[in-house]
Amino acid sequence: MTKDWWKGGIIYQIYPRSFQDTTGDGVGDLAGIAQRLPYVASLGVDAVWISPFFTSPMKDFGYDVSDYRGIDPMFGTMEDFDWLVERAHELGLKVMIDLVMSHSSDQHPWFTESRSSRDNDKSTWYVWADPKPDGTPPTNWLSIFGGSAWQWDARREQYYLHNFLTSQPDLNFHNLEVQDALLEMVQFWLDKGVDGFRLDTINFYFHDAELRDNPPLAPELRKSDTAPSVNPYNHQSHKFDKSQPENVAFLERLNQLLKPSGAVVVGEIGDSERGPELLEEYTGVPGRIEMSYVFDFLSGEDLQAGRIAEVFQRLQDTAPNAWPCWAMSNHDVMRHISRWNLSDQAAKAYCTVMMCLRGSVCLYQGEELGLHEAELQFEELRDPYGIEFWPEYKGRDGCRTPMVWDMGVNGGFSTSQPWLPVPHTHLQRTVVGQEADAQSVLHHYRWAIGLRRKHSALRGGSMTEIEADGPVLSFRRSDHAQTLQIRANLSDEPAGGMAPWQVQIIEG
Ligand code: TEU
Repeated sequence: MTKDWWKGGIIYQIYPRSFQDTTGDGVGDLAGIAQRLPYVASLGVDAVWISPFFTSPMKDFGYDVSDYRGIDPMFGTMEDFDWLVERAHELGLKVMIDLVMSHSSDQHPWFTESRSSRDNDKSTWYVWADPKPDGTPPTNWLSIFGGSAWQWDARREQYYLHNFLTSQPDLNFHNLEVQDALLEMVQFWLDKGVDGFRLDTINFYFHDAELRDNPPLAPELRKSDTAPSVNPYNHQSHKFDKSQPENVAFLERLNQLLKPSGAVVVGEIGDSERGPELLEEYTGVPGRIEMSYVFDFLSGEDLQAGRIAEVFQRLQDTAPNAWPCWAMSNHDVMRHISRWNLSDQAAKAYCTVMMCLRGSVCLYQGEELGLHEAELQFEELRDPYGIEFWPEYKGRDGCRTPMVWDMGVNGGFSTSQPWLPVPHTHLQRTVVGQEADAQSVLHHYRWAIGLRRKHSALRGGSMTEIEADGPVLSFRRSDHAQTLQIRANLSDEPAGGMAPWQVQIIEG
């Protein structure tokens, strides 16, 4: 495969806790992933992105890392990881790992040292600040997971910054030693043979060094990314707590490090005010990052033809050179089947359309089975974000329930009780069941992925003449070798001479 495999590539996201358990503790593990890789390869995807499996107290289920170079015992050992990479490469799959560099766990030794006094060697590795003269937090910045983004620390008698949980203190990227330490860690994983990185919250690395208050957000901009609209975070501008200009220089440093190995980056940009500009700034200029993970198709809004056309229009105007990575589902949002209330037929049409769009695509485990969001009781919740905002927002557990492989106990995921329940209704959608049914959503995904693989214009070609006529979306993809005309009726009714949910792809 060429070194441009990522361009137009399809990346399959694995949430390790919920993919396959081999030890019988009810939690998935790396050995389980390795065991199931032939299935993943059979889908025809280019790469896997594995959500964090590093040593962690699991307050945010691995997005709170206490040792960036260690494997959490819950997920296995470094030998398991090495075996997984070897297996993936034998099967022609690239391996991307998920690095959470913006913050660490409060159990990370760096933070233990940093909070021990005001003058230790790591005293400025995190973002520490004194209260305002009136005793209130240093700025009005808010945490996505609720409340102020500042937590008081009684020993230092100072506040530290956390954009997420209080147990996820924000690393201070203005300190070059911090950058160096993180880049050394990146090198460690490169030496292990990984092919790329999904970088968590890449636009949160830097904060305003002058600690200025965020202004209020104009009401018309008060829409959420993936965060629930009940969250006050969405009512504030984020001018100063994220998306700072200093980030570009760091991304260029990172790029220098990655260049010799050819490893690539998909960076998660969460910014509803400046999304497209950042996309261009990070991926539209050579020498930074390859792809940016974007939220346009992850939000609650119905994904109608007009909305897709509008997203691409905005890209053409604001980010003409950028390379987005699309996703409809992931481990943070309601599964799109439930979010948009889709029939199997509709799910298939959206899959085909995704495979025809300019950009790369991330698929989330289970979406190829057409799984819907699991409905959980409050007592079953594990996600602190959901527990905080229940019942207006139900959290992220409903999309994190285990994969369903077969009709065995717990859908073949685990021999003992899984950490989140397997919904009854998911058992009608197992891999084994769908393999046997030529009309299944699974077979359709395989076909649509194959379609993209076969057509260079779909992977890397230009995308032009994008139009929405009622529910009918049409556009052209072309490169030096071919031109394809795509038309899709994204509705339950006949339209534009097409049957409901019909997608036409015509060559020439
Ligand atoms: O998610 C970042 C995150 O919460 C965004 O979706 C956010 O809502 C948006 O950027 C707001 O502008 C990542 C991980 O995917 C998630 O699982 C973690 O909990 C989080 O980072 C913290 O590490």
